[in-house]
Amino acid sequence: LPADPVSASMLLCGSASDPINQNLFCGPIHVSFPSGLTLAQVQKKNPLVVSGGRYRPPDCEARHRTAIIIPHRHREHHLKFLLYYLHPFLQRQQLSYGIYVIHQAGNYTFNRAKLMNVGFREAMREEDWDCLFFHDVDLIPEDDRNLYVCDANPKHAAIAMDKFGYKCAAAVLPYKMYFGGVSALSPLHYLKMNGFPNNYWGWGGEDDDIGVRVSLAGMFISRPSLKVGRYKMIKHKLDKGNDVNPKRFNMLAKTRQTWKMDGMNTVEYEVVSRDYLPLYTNITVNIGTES
Ligand code: UDH
Ligand code: NGS
Repeated sequence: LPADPVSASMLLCGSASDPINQNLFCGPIHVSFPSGLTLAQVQKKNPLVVSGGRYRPPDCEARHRTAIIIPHRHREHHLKFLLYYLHPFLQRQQLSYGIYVIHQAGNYTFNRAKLMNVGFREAMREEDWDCLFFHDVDLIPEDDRNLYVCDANPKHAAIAMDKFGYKCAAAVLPYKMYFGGVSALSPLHYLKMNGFPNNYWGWGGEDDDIGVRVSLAGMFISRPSLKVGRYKMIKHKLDKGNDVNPKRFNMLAKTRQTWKMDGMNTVEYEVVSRDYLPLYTNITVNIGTES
């Protein structure tokens, strides 16, 4: 018999804004942090997630391939909650996705932006992702309609956080280009701005530098609506090994001169291990120390 043309090729998943798919969406999500939650329970709730934290919709061909890049060290309790919420959230959006945790080896001062550069290169090495979400471990999306897909311009997704009273973060903070927490860039956006800076060691400023790079590379920041770009932050204090960076203001004043000389074109690191765990790919990396 001739092959049935419909069943022979998988149909494209409906677009996320398609009314037909709205029943997959819950809109606002109530976020709480159940005590005693284990990774084994998260795994059990997500039977279609395969090794390395990968997923494809079972019944249709996904329209979008999104990699989530999480910079990480010593925040296992936050990671557990993020995975608990993120896996079902991404599945409801019918994405093909993978979750990468980029773990900084050793105890030297943390460097969030450099870990993102590592995440970009290592994720793209594995698959032709069309969008990368750079995602702090402690931010939980609170609305399903916050689509984890890329826009025509780099997107700042974490626009309304509980810690700022859900007001527009770019208006609360003195930085119009605020780009912290969760942002989404296509590989083209990322390369156009030479990725992220490698030399912000410690807390603060790197996200502002990234926001300025977007504009220096001739792009704009796109944002979801305040209603949709809502996030709950898991409360915590400044980590050991991530002291406030006293050089950040001086460095920020020079982004215009430095962005082309520091970024994806200069990032150096050594992968210590790569583990395909049930809920995520863990890449432990030695990123060196401040020069
Ligand atoms: N991160 C780690 N481990 C660390 C430090 C940072 O995993 O030791 C990662 C994690 O993904 C985190 C992200 O880097 O979500 C950003 O770091 P952060 O959560 O410390 O930054 P944030 O601005 O914290 O969210 C605010 C703490 C109060 C700072 C007050 C300074 N005036
Ligand atoms: C700015 C920092 C950013 C930081 C933002 C929010 O002041 O890195 O506050 O911080 N910029 C500089 O220090 C230059 S928060 O309130 O989340 O702790 O992301």
